[in-house]
Amino acid sequence: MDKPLSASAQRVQDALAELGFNLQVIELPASTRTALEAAQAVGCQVGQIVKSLVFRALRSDRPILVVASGINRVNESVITRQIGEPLGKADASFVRERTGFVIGGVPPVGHLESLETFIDQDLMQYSQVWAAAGTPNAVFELTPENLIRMTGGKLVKIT
Ligand code: 5CA
Repeated sequence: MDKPLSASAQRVQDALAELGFNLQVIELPASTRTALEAAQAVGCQVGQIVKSLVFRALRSDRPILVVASGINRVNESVITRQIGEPLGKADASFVRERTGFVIGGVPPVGHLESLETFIDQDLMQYSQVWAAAGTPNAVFELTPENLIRMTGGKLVKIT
């Protein structure tokens, strides 16, 4: 029998099931904390890793989620324009308090509150991608189309 998932990874597995997705969270012995490590651990291109980056909308004090290809750097002015208010960095405690997950394991779904989400259009070129699943060792594989459906996010050119 498979080893049980850690509590945070199980929360992501449960969230996926609740959203109606039959996708499998896996916990790996190797670190998946960074996009590069995750790509090495699962054996895919770094571009196929879904980075779930939390920013802070400064006027409304809301967390904003940007899901980006592992090779891309987010142009914050693109997101500022989308949300119509200034954007700041989220520090580790803001990320943990508002999403329920630690940096390095933030998943695209299953957060404490629902987050306004923007999706990097560059992810759409891949047939399969991999996202973090609640811990720096947990990931799941999905299609970019399912990433859009499960997050309700808006596709944007984030670079
Ligand atoms: N598990 C991997 C791949 S799925 C992962 O979560 N990668 S990530 O890129 O989405 O998460 C790491 C990101 O957290 C970094 O790219 C960086 O934007 C952010 N980060 C890392 N350290 C800090 C920090 N001290 N404060 C705020 N954000 C940070």
